[in-house]
Amino acid sequence: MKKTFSGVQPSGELHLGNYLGAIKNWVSMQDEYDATFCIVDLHAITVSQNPEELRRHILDVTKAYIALGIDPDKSNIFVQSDVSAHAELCWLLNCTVARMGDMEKMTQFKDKSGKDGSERASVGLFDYPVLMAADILLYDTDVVPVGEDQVQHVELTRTLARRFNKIFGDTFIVPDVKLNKEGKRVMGLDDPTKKMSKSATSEYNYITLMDSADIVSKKIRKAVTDSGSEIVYSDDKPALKNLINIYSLLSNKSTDDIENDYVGKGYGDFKDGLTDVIVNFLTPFQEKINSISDDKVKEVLNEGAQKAGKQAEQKMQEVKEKIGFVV
Ligand code: AQP
Repeated sequence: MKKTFSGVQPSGELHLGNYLGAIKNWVSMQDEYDATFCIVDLHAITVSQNPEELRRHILDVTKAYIALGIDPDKSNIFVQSDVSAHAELCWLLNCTVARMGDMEKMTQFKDKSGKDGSERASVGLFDYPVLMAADILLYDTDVVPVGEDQVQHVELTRTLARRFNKIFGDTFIVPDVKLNKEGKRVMGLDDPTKKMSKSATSEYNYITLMDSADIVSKKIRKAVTDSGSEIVYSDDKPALKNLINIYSLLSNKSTDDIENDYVGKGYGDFKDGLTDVIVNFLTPFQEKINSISDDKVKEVLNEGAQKAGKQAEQKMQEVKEKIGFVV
């Protein structure tokens, strides 16, 4: 059976972009693949986190995975910091195959360190892509389902795997990336040129999976639209195209059908319809997440860490032998 691995940072409330770009794919892949889904807290601390909030977010992201349809009986769910091999392999890749030239091309570091300048950014933020490569390579991953913003990091993973295999002999699987065609880049509701993001400065950028019906309605009413009044799916209308994509992905209606439903109607009707579609998706999800206890989550994570730990340990033995450590 082929293997898949992916993760989300517990850096805040999950939003529709995280679901439509990544987790929706995971749910449909878990029957076909030997699946591992991680809560990547080592990645989250590449920017400053409040310890109490981080602890809460780790539990909440795990609950969200389960409430969105990741079944712990089918997929392994665990927290990255519970398996020390992630940090260890990251260091080994840092020293053996990751080059400054590769790292300086990474756009996420430029985007995330951009505001305050790279002088104040953590070294961890710069090294984030190598840690992600370690996550993926530890589990002999064949396919990595992510949103478009992470494609560059999977490309780097492929480069590092190939380079390591060339120097030390076949060790790592070179993984493929899997994107959800329409959901791969859900844009901000306040700015259709930038992706929806947990760390956006305005809450009108995103819809979190825990937003109430009133908040969804308020955010959709404020969402920017394009000139004109017709509901058409077109590259010339990036704001509307993004809203129609969200509508389509959550309702399973084609974009053509959505256009047809709103012929002769304006943005007001469309936004009311979109609000209903989002609330109809979020309400059962929120009921489910509220029914999952912290104890249940801790049980899932303990089991997950043990299983992942064993797999990772095996891979580390192989890597250490290849590098020349006495094992
Ligand atoms: N807007 C998006 N559209 C589609 N996919 C997205 N993803 C994130 N934003 C979008 C995908 O969600 C997965 C988990 O992302 P992450 O938590 O690791 O962090 P991120 O990519 O940096 O996303 P955020 O939510 O914007 O977090 P912050 O603001 O903390 O950086 C990934 O597969 C990602 O591609």
